[in-house]
Amino acid sequence: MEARLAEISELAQSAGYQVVESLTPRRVKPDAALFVGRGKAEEIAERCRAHEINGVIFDHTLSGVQQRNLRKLLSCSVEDRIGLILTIFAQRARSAEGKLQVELARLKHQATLLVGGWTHLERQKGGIGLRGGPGETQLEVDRRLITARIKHLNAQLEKLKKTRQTQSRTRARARIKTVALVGYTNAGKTTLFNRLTREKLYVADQLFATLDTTLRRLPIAHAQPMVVSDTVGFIRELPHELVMAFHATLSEAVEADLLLHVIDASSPARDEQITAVDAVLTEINATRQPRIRVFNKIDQTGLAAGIERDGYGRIRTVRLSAQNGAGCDVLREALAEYFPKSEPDAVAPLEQPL
Ligand SMILES: Nc1nc2c(ncn2[C@@H]2O[C@H](COP(=O)(O)OP(=O)(O)OP(=O)(O)O)[C@@H](O)[C@H]2O)c(=O)[nH]1
Ligand SMILES: [Mg+2]
Repeated sequence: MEARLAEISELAQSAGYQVVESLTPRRVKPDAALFVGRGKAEEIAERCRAHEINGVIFDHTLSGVQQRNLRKLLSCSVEDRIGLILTIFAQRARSAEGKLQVELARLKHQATLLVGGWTHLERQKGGIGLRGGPGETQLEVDRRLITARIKHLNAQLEKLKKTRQTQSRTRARARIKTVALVGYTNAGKTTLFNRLTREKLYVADQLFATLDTTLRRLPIAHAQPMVVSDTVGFIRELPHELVMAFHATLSEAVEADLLLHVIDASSPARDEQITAVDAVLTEINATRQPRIRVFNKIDQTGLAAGIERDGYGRIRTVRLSAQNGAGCDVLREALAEYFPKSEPDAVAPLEQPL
């Protein structure tokens, strides 16, 4: 519970909010109209007035109806967990592809909210005579516009995907291995990427500091040529349609020859984060390649740098600190072991005459 509260507060701060108060209401069954009970909603409204709060965030998924009702009752902006994540994504997207993906994710999310609004109005139809009313028509228009835009964005993303595929085929032909850094947001993927490639990408103690994918050469002696990719982090309860909107960015992971799953070993929520990342990897179909679990931030845990192998002798975990560099050489060696430089091709024997 505490880890969840810490996470949603960090998300709020990453989006630029200042957290004033947090509440953990004890309601088992969400209210259809307000999510929380009416009494609790009025209490929240009262606190908003008292502390001049101008936004309330719910660490859950709210229906379109609930959002509208809450906004009215609380007279301030209301965001749910997904809305908040989308806000952060929108603030951070830089590349053309990233921007397209965020817009697509937002529209898909809006579409689900509209559906809620739609059934809500339909249900009221008989009772208060909204049939054919302007609200209904507007919803239809909104829906059509959103559907058209989604189609357009998908087509543009498809084009960018083709370019990506060409690049990845070129790499495959040149026998360049790709290693993808994946992991929970804030685990230290970019820090490790920078350490391995001597890059200076943006690192920050905030959620979703990275949104775009970057690829760089990873020079390791005695190993095949390799590139490593850094990409958007994962988070628990990311809805399916959102994950899919980022499919283009995540395709780098799907097509990689090896996955480095970076884990914040110092986080109390470490195990849940590992489970969440494994779930997303399954969802995007990144299951055929080998995976090394990289326990990062060992400088904060007292763990020693090192590796562990499984029963077949394959390296399964590496413990390191991307920040101070301890154990990073061990990781380089592990990578060289996975992709050893092949001996220069011996002269091919002549075909035996029959
Ligand atoms: N103590 C310690 N802190 C680290 C280590 N590696 C990364 N950090 C810190 O963890 C925070 C997140 O690091 P990033 O590299 O931005 O993490 P990320 O996984 O790329 O995160 P997102 O891009 O936001 O998903 C930063 O404040 C880093 O300085 C480490 O080995 N030890
Ligand atoms: Mg990052």
